[in-house]
Amino acid sequence: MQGIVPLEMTQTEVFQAIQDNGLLASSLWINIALAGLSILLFVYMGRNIEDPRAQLIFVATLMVPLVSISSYTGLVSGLTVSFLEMPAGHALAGQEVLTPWGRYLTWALSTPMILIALGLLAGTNMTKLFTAVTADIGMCVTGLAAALTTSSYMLRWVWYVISCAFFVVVLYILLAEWAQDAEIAGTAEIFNTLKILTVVLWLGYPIFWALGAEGIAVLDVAITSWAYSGMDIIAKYLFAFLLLRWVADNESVVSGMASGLGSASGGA
Ligand code: RET
Repeated sequence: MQGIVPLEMTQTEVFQAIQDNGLLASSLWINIALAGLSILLFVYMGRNIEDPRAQLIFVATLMVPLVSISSYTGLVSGLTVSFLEMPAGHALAGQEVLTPWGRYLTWALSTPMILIALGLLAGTNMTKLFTAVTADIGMCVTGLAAALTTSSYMLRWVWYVISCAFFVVVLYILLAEWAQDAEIAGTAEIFNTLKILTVVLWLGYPIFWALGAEGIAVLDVAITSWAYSGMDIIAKYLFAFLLLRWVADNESVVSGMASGLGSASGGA
């Protein structure tokens, strides 16, 4: 029986299959631990921030480990993992492949937070922020569709290409639009560091998707999971730490910066 419902497996069995694969399970548990520590550290780092725009950057950034701890709890419990039968044409055709689809779903919540924080730091206007966030959500949801499509191998890659098209929009805004805005806002130095970190790491996700079990399957499920977990550690926790440390030390720059969104306090 083919489909996205793992008919033969209960959630307990999926949970057991994950725990039995030590390499896979450790890639998930380590992120739960790091997300928990990051939440505590970030709350501490942001405790004295008073400027509304700096607070908004702080809240968006804090959401990243909060979504992450929820995401990894869903994965480790087996709730958001299914064994899906791959279609003809796939390297593992006919086999039930462990698919951690919860990752792609929760990226639709975590990655917009990263972009909101970066956009605010760059002094974005509403149009660019809206475009970046909606394209990013489009990228994650169509990536989810690629992973869940079991009817046709070709259509998995069609979804993949659509997702990449959304990704190009996000990259354009990061590299061209916001890089320029950050110059005007006076935040170019920190923005450029975070931009490079983001662009380089985010490019890794579609590469590992394509190489992993969802794509051409040259990498095993546990290795792919570690690749994502490793990239997550840098793209989320290190990213958030660098951003929050800068915001906490430069609150006056943030409150006085030129921004296309106007004042965050609602006044003139
Ligand atoms: C997919 C597959 C389809 C093509 C593309 C992808 C891009 C994913 C990206 C994910 C970034 C995730 C992050 C998560 C941190 O919380 C969906 C893998 C383009 C860029 C940074």
